[in-house]
Amino acid sequence: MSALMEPFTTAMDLRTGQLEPERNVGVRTVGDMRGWFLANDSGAAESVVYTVSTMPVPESVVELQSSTTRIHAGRVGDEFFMTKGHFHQKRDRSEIYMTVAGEGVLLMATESGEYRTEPMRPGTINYVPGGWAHRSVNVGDDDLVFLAAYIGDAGQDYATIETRGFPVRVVQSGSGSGYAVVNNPRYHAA
Ligand code: S6P
Ligand code: ZN
Repeated sequence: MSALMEPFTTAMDLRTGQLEPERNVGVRTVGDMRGWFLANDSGAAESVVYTVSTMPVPESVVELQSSTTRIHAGRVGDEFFMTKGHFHQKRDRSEIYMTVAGEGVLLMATESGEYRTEPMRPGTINYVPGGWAHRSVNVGDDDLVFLAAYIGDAGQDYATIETRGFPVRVVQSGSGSGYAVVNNPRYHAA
């Protein structure tokens, strides 16, 4: 029998989302996300859209993966900064998001093109059932920070979203942090 994992603790600053100790950090810049936003970016390609800190846990069905995502405030064209979004590689694997800071929209879509939006603000706990692709969008003026917890062997399928997109986009509407959910002209249904 293999050795048990060691228990461990991570402390999160509930205002900033900063972790102590910091965990494995992935960074997505505007340049990395070329083609994911509808508009061609006119700003600096090196601007950071979001970072993801992932806990060091094996990708096994008996484990719970978790990560902290921080999406900066900003837009490419009229579209708010967002995550790439993905289906889980194992489609039936579910996930929970808990927001600690900022204001966002959780956009979810099925393979057949149904979609839902749910609010993200400090204290909201969103449930993402299996079969729903998910993307989080920062519609506020400050960083959007949330904790995700998901079944360890879920995996992330980005290619399906890269090819088909989400049925809708979350865009600026009016002045301030108003937003609207509009059809994505580049969406390809399955
Ligand atoms: C993983 C979970 C989150 C996202 C993160 C970044 O299943 O949904 O940890 O990975 O919010 O989004 P994305 O779409 O770039 O993986
Ligand atoms: Zn996920």
